[in-house]
Amino acid sequence: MKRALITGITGQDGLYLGELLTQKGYEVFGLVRGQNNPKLELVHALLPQATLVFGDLTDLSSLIRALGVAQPTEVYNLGAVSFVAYSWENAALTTDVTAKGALNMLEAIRLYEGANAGSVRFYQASSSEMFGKAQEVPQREATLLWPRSPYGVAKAFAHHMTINYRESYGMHASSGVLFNHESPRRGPEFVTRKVSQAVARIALGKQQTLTLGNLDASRDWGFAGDYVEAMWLMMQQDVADDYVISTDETHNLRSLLDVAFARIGIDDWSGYVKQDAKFMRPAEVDLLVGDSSKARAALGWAPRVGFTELVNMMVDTDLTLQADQA
Ligand code: NAP
Ligand code: G4F
Repeated sequence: MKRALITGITGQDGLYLGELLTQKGYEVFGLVRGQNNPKLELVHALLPQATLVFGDLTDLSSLIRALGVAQPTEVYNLGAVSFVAYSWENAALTTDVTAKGALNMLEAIRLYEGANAGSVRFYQASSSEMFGKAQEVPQREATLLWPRSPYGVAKAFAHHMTINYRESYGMHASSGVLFNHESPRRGPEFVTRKVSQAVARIALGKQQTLTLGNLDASRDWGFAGDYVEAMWLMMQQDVADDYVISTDETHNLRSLLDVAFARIGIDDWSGYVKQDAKFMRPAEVDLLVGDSSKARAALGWAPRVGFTELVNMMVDTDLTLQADQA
């Protein structure tokens, strides 16, 4: 039986990946931090068979202990401070967790593997945010990284460190450069979920307006459930490598609002949406759109859920959740 250790199992991707690996017959272990993590209840409900191990990416010894308990064949490093806006306020913490945390996990695996280099396969959750001030459109594996946020810089460090451990120690270490992926499980701080929650509340008369920042930002938004399949596929390859994962389509925030409001029968959302400078970023990533042709050819991966279906899925789920919350 294959055994997987997932860091960030309480997050959006961790939950989908845990479900996928359980379906595939894996024994799933999840690293959980904190003495009373509020998301534990959700993990127990969705992944009742998973074994949870306590540890923190900033604590190398806890990672070594977690590897000893899980004895994994695959490690998926999804844990991170992942909210870009927050990373300017907490740049040092972001560096400790998102950058150094990945190094800690690579080093823990190297020590755990000993003479058996390559026996534990490693996945690093790299990000399109690393492309930042995009040097070409669309962005592919060879595009120059120009990160524009402390988060992007931290991810670029972790990305290069993953490649470095692969080249230096022969580790089976792969990076998925994933573009934005969303779902009803997305944290409410991210813009897609902020919109779907607000639109549901507006439909139910619980909220009057929605306040956002830069409406001109464009993202390549896919469905998280599709993207965790790409992570797993990368780990099944004989040779470790890096892959861009994206829908290869971009939409701006205005189109996201068009689709979300249309779902509740509103064609002109201008009276419902306000802008506030507090949601603008010190440096913006204006246009992200991926070229995932390498992953499509080498992994046989392709996204299944399109943009409109994704937004509708999120609004519909929030309508149900908000209606249940009286
Ligand atoms: P998420 O929902 O924000 O989940 C982040 C996870 O990291 C949570 O489980 C969190 O645990 C954990 N974590 C935070 N600090 C930690 C620490 N010190 N030690 C151990 N775990 C810690 O993020 P996501 O959307 O699932 O994304 C998964 C990964 O992919 C992240 O690395 C993210 O940066 C990257 N990524 C995401 C996207 C995207 O569009 N979703 C795109 C590219 C890359 P707590 O519950 O304890 O907070
Ligand atoms: O939803 P966002 O916060 O996602 P962002 O910054 O693209 O980061 C996400 O995707 C990355 C992949 O590229 C991941 F690596 C990262 O971990 C995370 O999952 O913001 C999307 C866009 C930005 O341009 C932002 O300026 O929406 C714009 N925006 C406009 N108003 C807003 C808002 N974003 C948020 N969160 N809240 C607003 O009110």
